[in-house]
Amino acid sequence: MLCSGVVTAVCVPGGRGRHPAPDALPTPLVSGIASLFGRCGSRGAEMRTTRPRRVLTFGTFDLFHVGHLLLLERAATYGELVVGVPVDDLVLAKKERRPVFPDHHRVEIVRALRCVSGVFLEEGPGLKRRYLLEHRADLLVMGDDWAGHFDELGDVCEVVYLPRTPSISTTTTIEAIAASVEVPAELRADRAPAA
Ligand code: C2G
Repeated sequence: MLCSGVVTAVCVPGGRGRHPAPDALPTPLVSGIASLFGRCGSRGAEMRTTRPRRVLTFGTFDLFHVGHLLLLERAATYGELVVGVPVDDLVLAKKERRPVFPDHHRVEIVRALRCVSGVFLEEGPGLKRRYLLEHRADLLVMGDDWAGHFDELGDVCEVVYLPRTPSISTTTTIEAIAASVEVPAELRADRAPAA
């Protein structure tokens, strides 16, 4: 029979009593189920019943730049990518400065990317395990500036660290902007007070 593995996978969990036996199913219905769940092998013996791999990553993504983009695009090659973006207070607590762009802006920018399937706000510290479980993550992807930092979550899902894109960061961007702005001498903080 065509794709008997699939029909069994579909029918058995509900109990045979409530479903027709696989052999009793008309062929068009069987191939309909097959196309819902994936591909039949050429001999009809094998079927993929797996959902796409669910990939999670977390990041501030403040002053979104090409290093962020490349990280997300590479993460998405592992499966369906969902991104956790920390709320402003969480960024402040971790980096001791407020992000330039507020969390709802950062979320919208990340949400607009083709490689991103979903975005949520990371509401507080120590919640990554909960988010990974809630989203049924198969994989956590982070840049390798975090290498080793999330290994403890390896019991929930696979953890992968990808190489950072060199020579660009939010901090260097802020510094470059600050350096390029000419502050009039009379406004400079380092100007000696008038006698
Ligand atoms: N990244 C990168 N290359 C860069 C800059 C950043 O690959 N040149 C990666 C980082 O390694 C991270 C992601 O892009 O995986 C987001 O970077 P940030 O916005 O700097 O995020 P960060 O503040 O590190 O937040 O708790 C973990 C944090 O949420 C990660």
